[in-house]
This record gives sequence, structure tokens and C-alpha cells, in this order.
Amino acid sequence: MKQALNSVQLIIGLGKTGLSCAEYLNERGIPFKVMDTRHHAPHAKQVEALSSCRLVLCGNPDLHIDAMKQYLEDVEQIIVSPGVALKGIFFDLVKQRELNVIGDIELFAQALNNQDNSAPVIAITGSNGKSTVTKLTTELLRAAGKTVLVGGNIGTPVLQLLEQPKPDFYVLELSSFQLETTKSLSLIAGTVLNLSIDHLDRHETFEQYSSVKMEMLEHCQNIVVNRDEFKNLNVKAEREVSVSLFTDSTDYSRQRTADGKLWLANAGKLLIPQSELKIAGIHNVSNAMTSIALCDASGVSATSEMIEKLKQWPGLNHRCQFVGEKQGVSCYNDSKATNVGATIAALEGLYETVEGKFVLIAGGDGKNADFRPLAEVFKRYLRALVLIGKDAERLLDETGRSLQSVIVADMKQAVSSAFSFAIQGDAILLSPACASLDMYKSFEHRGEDFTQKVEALV
Ligand code: UMA
Ligand code: ADP
Repeated sequence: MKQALNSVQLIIGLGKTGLSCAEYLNERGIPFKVMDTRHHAPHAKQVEALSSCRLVLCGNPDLHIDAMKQYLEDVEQIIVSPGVALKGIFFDLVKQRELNVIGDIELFAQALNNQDNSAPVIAITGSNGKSTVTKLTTELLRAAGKTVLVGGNIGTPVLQLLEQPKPDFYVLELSSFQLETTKSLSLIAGTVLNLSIDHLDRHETFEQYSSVKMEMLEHCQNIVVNRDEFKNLNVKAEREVSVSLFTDSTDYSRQRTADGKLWLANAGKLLIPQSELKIAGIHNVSNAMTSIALCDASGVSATSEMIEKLKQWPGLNHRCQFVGEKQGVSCYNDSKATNVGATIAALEGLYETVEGKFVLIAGGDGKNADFRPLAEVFKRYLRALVLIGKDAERLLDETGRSLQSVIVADMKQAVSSAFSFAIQGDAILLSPACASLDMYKSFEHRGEDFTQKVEALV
């Protein structure tokens, strides 16, 4: 990174990403200032102690806009964290000054572009299934004997990956917030898994949210396209590897053999019987197919070790995870379902494995989403609806008034109400269609609370 004399970089946000950016710049002796809109930001002390750090400022910049004008005077470029919306009076000022605004993924991309012979990058985005496909693709590549570093929205800030020896592949999960501030990331292979409404508290419209994700495909040498989600997609790439659960005209599909078994197959070659996959739900069959296709698109064809890994992989915690059974009622933790599309996928995906109906525990922070698309699915699959959290009332109004339902104050009550509605053969599913932050530290925290309350009863 070139740096004009007497100018500084401005890092905005002091979470994991901000800290990784500060450490990255500090390592290279590049001076920077840091800002966080909160009064008490995490990592402030740690960053203040770095030798290239000029100033740490906490608080809402929109309330001190005259001071901000001065503050921006020596700023050459802004490196913004994904949790910070590029909106408000301060960002209007940034726009007026025509300051370059990038994120940590862009810094990572620039670092790779400056390396001779850098490792190829595979990226996964979409509304749902990103972490599952990111982790499974990583596991499959490792099973094929490749070294892999994994990061991005899945948890490890990408700049930290540069501190480790060069791998055979980087596998990145990218959110719309991260893609919004990324321009020059070149990918050997990438995919947009699906698009459904999410984050409308940050993106102005669904179209804007979708286009941020779809633009990633323009930077891919090879793309994996789920033809069940994108029937008419036409993006130029050296190679397209297509997948589908429902047609057999794609590169990866399902085929039924004479004994009636469904297999995952590639160009007529049978790979693995669907029934031998450990991960639950039809959406996860699609995720499995996409993961093998991503390896293929990156030049790694399926080996027997990879097929064995596919069979053994149990999936990630908090994603349609089986957590217990009592008197014929099974319980699943799908706390990571933080939007409407994910909850629909979980209900449709798990339905085949459930004898009876679902008692669904949902609710939380709906991020301004329209819950109405859930109404039809609820009618089809639910025995009853148990609601928690900030948007419980609205969720009920928009979807569930015709069902047996109850609004409760906490997870303990939610689980005991769910058991009182359920009958033998039913499943209790926590799949909230909402973020957890109105009640919990994270979706993991919410999932753990659910699991604990279930375990206390079974
Ligand atoms: N915040 C402020 N003011 C600031 C900076 C942050 O209020 O100045 C708040 C944000 O609104 C947010 C929280 O602090 O609620 C964290 O924001 P951050 O940008 O500092 O987050 P990091 O700790 O750096 O974590 C980020 C991603 N977080 C977000 O996009 C909100 C993590 O994804 C990611 O794992 C990490 O970088 C490493 O790349 C988490 C996430 O929730 C899992 N992602 C969203 C999702 O999956 O739906 C997109
Ligand atoms: P993300 O990282 O995109 O949030 P995860 O892999 O963590 O995705 O899965 C989150 C939730 O999304 C799951 O709990 C499930 O409800 C739903 N989901 C997973 N895969 C898919 C898919 N391929 N299509 C639709 N929904 C999915």
C-alpha cells in the first residue's frame, strides 16, 4: 500500500475486523487513526498501544460533524468494518471529500495481487448456507490433501490469514457488507448460493442487496451456479459448473438407480447415495453438491477420500442440528436461521425426516423483513408456533393467526410450551427467521440456551 507523506489511513470499527486492520497496518509501519461509533468500543486499549496508531476516537461522528471535518483532513483512505453502515452525515462528508472507502477483504485482495504466485481464492456468498458450504468445501479440499486457510464472515478476519504460510487455497465466506467495500478480489472459483430477503435494515432494497452479491461473479475465473435458484443466470466465466437437485441436465445432479436409491452424480458418474450423507435436510444435499462442484471448479476432482469425508461430515452446530428426543418428539437447533429464507429452507428441508409436524420456535430481531412469505409454509408444516423476542407480535400478525400459537418471555418458557403443543412423531424446531441480538450475544448463545433447556427436559 502506498501512503502519501503526512497522511493517515482511517480505520472505522473496533471489532475483530478493525483490530486485524490495525495490526496489519502497524506491521507495515503505515500510520492510522481509528474511530468507532460506540462510546465503549472493544479492543480500543490494545489498538491505542500500537506504534503506528495516531488516535483512537469513540462516539457517534454525526453528532460532532464540524470536528469531523478537521479530523478527516489528513485521511487518505477509509477502511471500514462490515458492521458499520456507510450512511449518515459523516459518510455524506466522506463522499463529498471523494475519499476512497474500502474494507478488509479489499486490503487482503490488494496484498495477494502484489504477491508473485499467490494462492488461489475460492469465495462463497448468498443469503443462506454460506458457512456450511465454506466449511464443507474446506474439509473436502483438505481430504484431497490440499492445505487450506478459511476466513471472512465465517469468523476469522482475512488479514489474519496472511500471517500464516501460503496455503494451496484460501476459502472465504463473504457477506454483502464485505462485498460492498471490495473491488479487486480475483477468484479461481465462486458461487452465490441463493438470494432471499435479508439485511434490509442496511441495504436500501432487495435489488441493491442482490446486486452486491451477484457482482462477485464478475471476478471469478470459474463459477458454480445452482440452477434451482438461478434458472436464467448468464455470467461470462471460463467455466460454469452447474448443480441442481431437481433436473438432471446439470453437471452435478441426483440420479435414481434401478433399486430406487437416489445418488449424487457428476456427468453420469455416481458419487454417493443421498441416504449416506450425515447432514440433515434437502437444502444440505444441495450444499453438499455445491461444495464438490466448487472443488471441481477449482481444479480438484472428487477423490474417494473426499467422498468419505462427505459421508462423515455432521454439519455445523446451530444449523438443523439434532439435539435430543423425548417421548417420540425430536428437537432441532437451527438458531443460525436469521432470516425468512433460512427458516423456509429448514422446514422444507427437514420435513421428509419428520413423521408428524413441527412446533416452531421463532422470533427475535426481524431486521425489517417482511414475514408474510412464511404464512403458507407455516400452514403446511406447523402444528403450533411459539414466539419470542422483539418482533414476536409482528411475526404472529403477518403469519400465524390461524395456527395454535403463544408469545412467551424467554427460551425456558418457549421450550416447555413447545413440548406441551407437540405430539409423538413431531419435531420441535428452533429456526427463528430473526437475528438474536435483542435477547442474546449471538446466534450461538441463543442455540446453546435452547439446547440447554431441551437437555434439562429430555
Ligand atoms: N459497531 C458499531 N460501531 C462501529 C463498529 C461496529 O456499532 O463503529 C457494531 C456493529 O453494528 C455490529 C458490531 O459492532 O453490531 C460488530 O461489527 P464489526 O464490523 O466490528 O464486526 P467484527 O467483529 O469485525 O465481525 C465482522 C463480521 N460482523 C458483521 O458483519 C456484523 C463477522 O460476521 C465476521 O465473522 C468478522 O467480521 C470476520 O470477518 C458476523 C455477522 O454477524 C458473523 N455477519 C453478518 C451475518 O452473517 O448475517 C453479515
Ligand atoms: P449462512 O452462513 O449463510 O448464514 P449457514 O450455513 O450458517 O448459512 O446456515 C444458516 C441457515 O440457513 C441454516 O440453519 C438453514 O436454516 C439455512 N440454510 C442452509 N443452507 C441453505 C440453503 N442451501 N438454502 C437455503 N437455506 C439454507
